Amino acid sequence: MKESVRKAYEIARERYAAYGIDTEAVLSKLQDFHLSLHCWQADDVAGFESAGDLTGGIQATGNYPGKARNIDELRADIVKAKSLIPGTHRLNLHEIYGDFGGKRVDRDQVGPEHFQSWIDWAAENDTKLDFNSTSFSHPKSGNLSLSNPDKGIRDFWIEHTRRCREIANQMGMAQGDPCIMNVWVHDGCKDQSVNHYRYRSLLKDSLDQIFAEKMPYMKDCIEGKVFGIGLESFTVGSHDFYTAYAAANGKIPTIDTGHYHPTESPADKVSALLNFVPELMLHVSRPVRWDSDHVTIKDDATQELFSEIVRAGALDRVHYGLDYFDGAINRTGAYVVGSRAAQKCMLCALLEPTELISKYELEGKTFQVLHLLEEAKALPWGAVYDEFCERNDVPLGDAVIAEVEKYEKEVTSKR
Ligand code: RNT
Ligand code: ZN
Repeated sequence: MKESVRKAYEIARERYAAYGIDTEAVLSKLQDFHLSLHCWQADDVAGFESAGDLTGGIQATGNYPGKARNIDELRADIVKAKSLIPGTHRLNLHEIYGDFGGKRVDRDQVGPEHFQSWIDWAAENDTKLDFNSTSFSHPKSGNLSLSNPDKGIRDFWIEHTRRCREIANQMGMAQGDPCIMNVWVHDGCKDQSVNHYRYRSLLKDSLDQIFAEKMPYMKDCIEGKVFGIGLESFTVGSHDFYTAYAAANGKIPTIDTGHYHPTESPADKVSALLNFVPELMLHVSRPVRWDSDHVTIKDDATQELFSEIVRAGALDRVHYGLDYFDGAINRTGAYVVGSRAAQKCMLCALLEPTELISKYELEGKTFQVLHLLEEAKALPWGAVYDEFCERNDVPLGDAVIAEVEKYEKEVTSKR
């Protein structure tokens, strides 16, 4: 196999060179491309706080055996998944995945001490951390958290989110690289309601309070969506709301690819937003008919998203989080498939002969543009990806299945 991978790569290298693309330079860019693996695929967004239901308008479906039940199992699963994904990648933690030592630590009591063991683990495992506040799956979650007219509840969530920024800041300081902290709250209404302006004013005010303190080692991102389950009629943190907030306050909008209307293109947001905001965060997911959070694949929507980032020359202005949670599939395998698919999209984006296509476009030569874009789809990018796996000493093809099945047999099936 090694030999045929090498040969195929050499041919691919020549084919791309004919279009002015240096595959060696592309491979080194791909090596520098870091995903942020979402810890919550390992256990269907359960966390270590309580065995309560998942609330907040999101749902993980499926009951595949072997999910991680505690911090050690989750760490082992992440280490396994990472060993099957070429390159080095970050880990994105949610607050409910703290190391609470068996004690009940309420969300307005959480502190950096509950993440010290994660910080240590990350250093030992050459992994940088990102972070998320958690507004869902809590008795005070209700339908409204940061926009709740009840000041007591609102203040509880403000305190939680403020503390999460301190944790993120601590992580960023320890790892010598900013921790990217995402704020997503589920706030919304199931049915007709008349207080929209009030809720949004409250959310704005809560965010202003949360972000008041400067935190040099972390960056804030804010994530909108169309609607949550059971909150279908109104979403306080809509895209317009957060886009305006981010632009006015220099914050980072999060593009979750499952959070738009079915025919709306998340990819088209990239060039629009980057003219007004410093950076973007991605939550790469796969909506199937709704925000279903299926495992990411290399579909057209995902490809276009990564292509738009590369075409905008914005590789370094984007943080690449994943956000899917499928409980119906081997969860280690899900990490591997989704991460490798995102990498493949990035690879194809980097291999596009954009300069040449752009030249034709600027000359008004439309057929030529279309032709080259179509040709690019069939160039031997797979051979370049296989070579990337070989160089990173990560299995390809069937060998991935064997590894995942072995881990399932020896570890996850015994849970
Ligand atoms: C929900 C958002 C959010 C969550 C995670 C668990 O619709 O996408 O990002 O999926 O925080
Ligand atoms: Zn998301």
